[in-house]
Parts: sequence; structure tokens; C-alpha cells
Amino acid sequence: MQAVVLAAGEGTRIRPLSASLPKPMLPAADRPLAAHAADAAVRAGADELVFVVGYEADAVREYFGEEYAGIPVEYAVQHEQAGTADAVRAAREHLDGAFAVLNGDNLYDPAGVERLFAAGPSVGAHRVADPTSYGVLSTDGETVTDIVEKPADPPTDLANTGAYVFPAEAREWLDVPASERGEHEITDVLARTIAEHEVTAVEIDRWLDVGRPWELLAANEWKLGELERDVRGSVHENADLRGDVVVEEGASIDAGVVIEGPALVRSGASVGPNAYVRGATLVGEDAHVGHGVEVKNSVLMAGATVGHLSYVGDSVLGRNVNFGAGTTVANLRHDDQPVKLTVKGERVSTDRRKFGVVVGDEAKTGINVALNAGTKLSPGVGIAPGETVTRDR
Ligand code: TTP
Repeated sequence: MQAVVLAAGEGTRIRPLSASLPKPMLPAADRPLAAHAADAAVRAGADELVFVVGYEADAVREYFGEEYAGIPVEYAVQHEQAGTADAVRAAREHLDGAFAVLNGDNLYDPAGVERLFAAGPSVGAHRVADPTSYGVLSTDGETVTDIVEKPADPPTDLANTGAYVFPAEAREWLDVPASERGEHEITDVLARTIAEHEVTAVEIDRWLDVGRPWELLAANEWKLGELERDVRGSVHENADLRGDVVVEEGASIDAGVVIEGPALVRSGASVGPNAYVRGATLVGEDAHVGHGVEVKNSVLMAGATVGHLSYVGDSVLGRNVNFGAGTTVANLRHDDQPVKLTVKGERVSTDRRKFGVVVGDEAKTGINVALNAGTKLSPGVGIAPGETVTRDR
């Protein structure tokens, strides 16, 4: 079966991290989000991957190439983000037979995706405490009878995960009219499929929709938590690696370093001397964590450098970010309330007691910069020495 992976979105809510990478290409542990979705599809038996690309499409093409995990890869271009049905419609000429659809920015538990593929036509459902902000499935036994968007009075607690197996005819049902919000929605294609076929609701036990920056931290925590200790890079005899720590070939860990798993130090990265890396942390390719630096529960993307005497907690640092000596991140509010972040102009709770900062690619801080919890720095911005940053810059 072919698996269509939707990866055309920009990810406006995860800005500034999506400034030069589409959201599905942001890293969770050792690979981009979209690769976790693709891996789940391959494990479930997909024999071809079709990526729908648009925003920053080259990043997707470069990563997946023409063959991935032993199966062929095709690309379909969606020129305008006109909705998820429109995205699949862009892939129509590639489709031949029953096909699966997965969101490229969602993490799905792979066993669930296996069951989904085996049960098609099917839709992946995840039980949530408050279904009112999701598409919610009505069922009769395991058969789906209806789907309603964001219902005030949800019929079940089964949220639509955006993972589907459609029958071959659905290829002809993709031209749905625009919804109230002006998008052509795949859920309208699902509604037609429910009307004409028996569609099975398949429970996906673990699922994460990555929309906002803190959800990327959650994705990283999930996928780092699945890694097992594996040390291939060079590690000084006085370094102490505790638990599930992965040090890739070509990474180096210097004297006096303590790393607590789950943690991943990618190829070309260097840590130390005398640094403390706590779980769950990703130190990306060619990133550097230097002397006297503590990093905790953070994503340092490729080339990010935190060189001297700094603290980084519960934060996401984009590619080639450079923190000057003594840069300190606050990740806890004095009133102990959840940290808030501005998402598309609105202050939104991260629902996290601890959350630090989100830093766009190539941003730099001078020495002794203090960054307040819940602040964002734009790509390329420079913060002068000694500044205290309490608002997004
Ligand atoms: P969303 O997360 O709803 O949209 P987005 O990725 O653009 O993010 P934001 O809302 O922050 O701007 O998209 C869900 C999935 O569908 C995601 O994998 C991107 C994909 N998608 C497309 O490929 N084409 C589209 O037209 C839309 C709306 C989404």
C-alpha cells in the first residue's frame, strides 16, 4: 500500500523554528518528525511513500531522496496550503489502489499504525480527556459512524489522529468543497468513505500532534526515551555517562562531563570539558556544549553552540545559534504558574511548569545575557552583552 505523508505545511504556530525548515523536518531525537511517521508507515507495510511538499520542499527532498528504508519515494507539490484534502489531491496522480495518509508532523505509536494499515479502510483514534478541540469520531462497536469537528458535546473521547487508510475509490472523492474555515478538508473525504464503506476506528495508544514549540520538546522527549545506550564516539575516561546515553560516531565527550540519559549526542558534536547534560537532551550534529555549561531537557539543533558558563533548560535552540558566555535561561516562574508563550500573536499556556526559550536559527547572545522563561528570539537576532530579555525579540 502507498502511504501519503503530508509535509507541505509551514508551521506558523511553531515559528521561529520553521523559518528555514518546514515543521515536519524539525528534529525529534535522531531524525525529523516526518521520518518517524515514514518509519511507522514502512514498518506497517507501506511499499511506497508519497510526500506532499510545499513550504521549503527541498529540505524534505534532500532528506528522503528517491528511496527511503528500502522503498521508493515520490513527491507531489501542493502550491498553496488549501487544506488536507487538497494536499492529498496534489498526490492523486501517484495513487494507485488503497492508500494511507499520515500527518508528517505527528508522532504515532508504530504498533497502532500497523493495526491501522491491517484494518483499512480505517482511521486512527486516540482517547483524549477533553475532545472538544479535536475532530471526534462516533462509533458503533469499532465501526465509525460519523466525524464531527470540535463538538461542544463530544459523542466519544476518540480524537481523529489524521491517520487513515482509504479505499481506492477515495482517489475520486478528493474534490471536496471548502469548509467554513476555507480549507478543503480530508475529514470530508472520510465522511464520504464512512457513508460508502465500513471504516474501522483503530486505537492509537500514543499520539502527539506537534503544532507549537513545546510540543517539539515533548516529541523529542518521547523519541529520546526509546533510545538504548550506545556509545560509539570518543569519550574521555573521566566522563560519566549515566543511563541511556547515545554518543554517535564522530562525536566527542571531554573530561569532567556528566551526561544523564536519555540523551543523544550526534555526529560531529562535542561536549565539555566539565559540562552537565541532563535528560532529555538532543545535542545535534556539530553542536557544541562547552566548559561549565548545564543543559537540561532541550533540543540543540545542528551547529548550535553554548560555549561557556551557561544554563539552558527546557528550551529549543535552532541551527547555528550561538550563546555567549554566561547566558542564562530562566525556565520557571516565581508564581509557579505554567509558562506562557506567544503563538501567532496570542499568549498561550504551555501547560508546563518549566519551559525556557525558543531561539531561531543563527541568533546570538552576548556575554551575561538573561533570557526570561517563555521568550522567543527571531532568526539571526543579536542580543547585546548584559541584556535581560523579557519580551520576544
Ligand atoms: P497543520 O498543523 O494544521 O498546519 P501547518 O503544518 O501549516 O501548521 P500551522 O497551523 O502552525 O501553520 O497541518 C496538519 C498536517 O497537514 C501537517 O502535516 C501539514 C499538512 N498540511 C498540508 O500538507 N497541506 C495543507 O494544505 C494543510 C492545511 C496541512
